[in-house]
Amino acid sequence: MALDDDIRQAAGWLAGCKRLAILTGAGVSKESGIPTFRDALDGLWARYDPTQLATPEAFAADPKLVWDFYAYRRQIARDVQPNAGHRALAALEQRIPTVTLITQNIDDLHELAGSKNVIRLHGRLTANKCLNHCQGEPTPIDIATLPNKDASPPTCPHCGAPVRPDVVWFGEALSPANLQAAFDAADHADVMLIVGTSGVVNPAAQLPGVAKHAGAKVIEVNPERTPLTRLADVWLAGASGDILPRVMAGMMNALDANE
Ligand code: BV8
Repeated sequence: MALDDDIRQAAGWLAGCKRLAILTGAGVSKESGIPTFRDALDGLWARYDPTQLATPEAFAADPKLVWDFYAYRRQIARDVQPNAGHRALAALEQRIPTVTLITQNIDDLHELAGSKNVIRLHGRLTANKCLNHCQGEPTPIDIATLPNKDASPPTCPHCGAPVRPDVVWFGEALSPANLQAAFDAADHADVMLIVGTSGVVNPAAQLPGVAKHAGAKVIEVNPERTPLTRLADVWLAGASGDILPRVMAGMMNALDANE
């Protein structure tokens, strides 16, 4: 019963919301079949810790291993679809004047679900670039066009350097423009909706605190408590693919009641 009351409360805040900031992590894609970042990966990758592979040092030490890790994740992501949670978040853009969806995920499922105003803090799994940025920062490389596209890794057609995933690795700076836009959205939000993140990766994990400090109502959707739960005005304990459609339905009821 408490969860239904909390969903109704969250729905009421969203019904009156003018500026919504959303922060998502790997949990929102779990029900689409993409393992979360801290799920034990299966098969060959089970023995590796992704945070140890997602670094410039790991790629310098063993480009093949890191390239194959991302090729494996691209293969998983190629066959999956957005789930009801992604679709509910996209639907919010139809009802709330300003929605900024800030994601830590590198899959394209929010865009596939129809979200338009997406800030991808950590890059895209389907994008690659020259390790040396030889034509500018970044130098995008479409590996499908490369003669050695099946190499691990392929080489840049301009300078011969290894091609690398266009994602933000641990120890690498995020795009200042993306970061500024994300912090602005959090600072001006009247509601901050956090979905499916363990809240341990910075600077993304700072965004809910910025919103809270600026007076936003904070809603967290996650089956587990996280370091962000203490900031939440309401914690909706459950899977986003189940919870978010229920919040959306509650919001529509609240909007109809107000008409
Ligand atoms: C930076 C792209 C500075 C790659 C990612 C020591 C040394 C070096 C750096 C640091 C350090 N200490 C701290 C740092 C900073 C570091 C950091 O925060 N480290 C952490 C681990 C302590 N951050 C950085 O390095 C960042 N850069 O600080 O640069 C700088 C400045 C100037 C100049 C140079 C440098 C860069 C961080 C970005 C790293 N790249 N991804 C890739 O994906 O391969 S982050 C990676 O983790 C993923 O993007 C992932 O999204 C992200 C966070 O994880 P989550 O999304 O939260 O996923 P997780 O699995 O953890 O949790 C899933 C959650 O879902 C759980 O809570 C679970 O309960 C929930 N869930 C499960 N099922 C469901 C669900 N929720 C809802 N529904 C469900 N069904």
